[in-house]
Amino acid sequence: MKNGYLQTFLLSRYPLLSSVFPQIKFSEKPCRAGNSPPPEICQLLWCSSLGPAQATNQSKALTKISGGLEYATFSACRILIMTPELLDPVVLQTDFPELELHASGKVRDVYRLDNEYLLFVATDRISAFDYVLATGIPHKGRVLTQISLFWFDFLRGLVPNHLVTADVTRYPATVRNYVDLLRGRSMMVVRAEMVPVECVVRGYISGSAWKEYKASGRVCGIELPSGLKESDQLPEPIFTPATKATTGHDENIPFAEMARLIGPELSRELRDISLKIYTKASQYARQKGIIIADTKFEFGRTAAGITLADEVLTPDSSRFWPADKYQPGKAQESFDKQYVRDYLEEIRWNKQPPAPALPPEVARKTSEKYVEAYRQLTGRKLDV
Ligand code: PZK
Repeated sequence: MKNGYLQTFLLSRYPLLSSVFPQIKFSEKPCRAGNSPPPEICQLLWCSSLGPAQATNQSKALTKISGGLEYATFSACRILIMTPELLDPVVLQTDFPELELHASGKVRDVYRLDNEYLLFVATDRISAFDYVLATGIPHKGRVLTQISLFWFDFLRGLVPNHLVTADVTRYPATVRNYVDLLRGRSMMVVRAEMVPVECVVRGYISGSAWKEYKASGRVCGIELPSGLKESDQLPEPIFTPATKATTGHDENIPFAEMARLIGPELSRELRDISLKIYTKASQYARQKGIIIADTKFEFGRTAAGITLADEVLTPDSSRFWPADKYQPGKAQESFDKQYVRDYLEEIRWNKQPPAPALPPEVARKTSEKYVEAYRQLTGRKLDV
């Protein structure tokens, strides 16, 4: 179990649990302990963020009250039904009053720990058609973080990265109160001087590149062979830099424009390393049944030199396609967001704010896709 400090109590033979414990959220189906107990037996968990020693000291004997209900009283505790959702609550917003916000995006929030280090947090927010939806996706922030951590390790020999640690016990004291929220979904990173150009690599033609190619036969000034179909693999991966335009939309720029913005030498270095990273990672992913059609890297300068920052090679920063469903000649289904997009099309959302909420079923199935992407890519099971 993920959350280490749990005490279990059994409540039995009592039909009106929610009137006794209004603060408890009851799952639709009571958790059944084994197969023998009657269905009204519920398992309650006392969840403590104090650590195992304190949790043990504070655990109390069950107190008998009328109606056959046995329960324990705590003056300050949370009693939770054991469901994955409650052990790993969906995080839509973060707020650490002690810390200054350094940057925030649709999904990620970056806080300043001190002059040298930042706290990078992936929430469970999801965006579709350019807006953040009202519903979070269970486990999504942890999946994105764990995928980035996997790639940082995989790419260790190729490029320095901004990761300091994702071990919350090593975080500074200023965020100690938040470790339960941060565990699994955050990274302490080195503050870098960011390069104001997005380093996009494409192995397949899709999205804005497909639009450009159809209009001009080129992408970011790169001449491509004629006769390509939508989603075709390119003869070789191409580097198509972009800048954050004032509209909030990224704007593809020619390499020469990148060179003008940040200098030709740095531009060449970033292009070469981006292509190397994409080539190595996409070969690996392809063996695991995932096509990484394209991806966006962000780099900064640190004491280690050019440093890979931000999240890397996640479904949010890349197009992941399931290889077994790959069919060039049309737009591909998204590995992760397809249920969301289908639902939003089905309800004919006009794609103007406010973005709608998702039905629980759509959020749950989408969550499963993220968790599955992590497993397929890394061969590891995400602890849910
Ligand atoms: C940094 N972003 C992009 C925007 C996000 C991320 N190591 C670093 N040092 C300094 N700045 C950044 C990083 C990183 N990573 C990255 N903006 C600043 C960004 C919005 C939300 F999570």
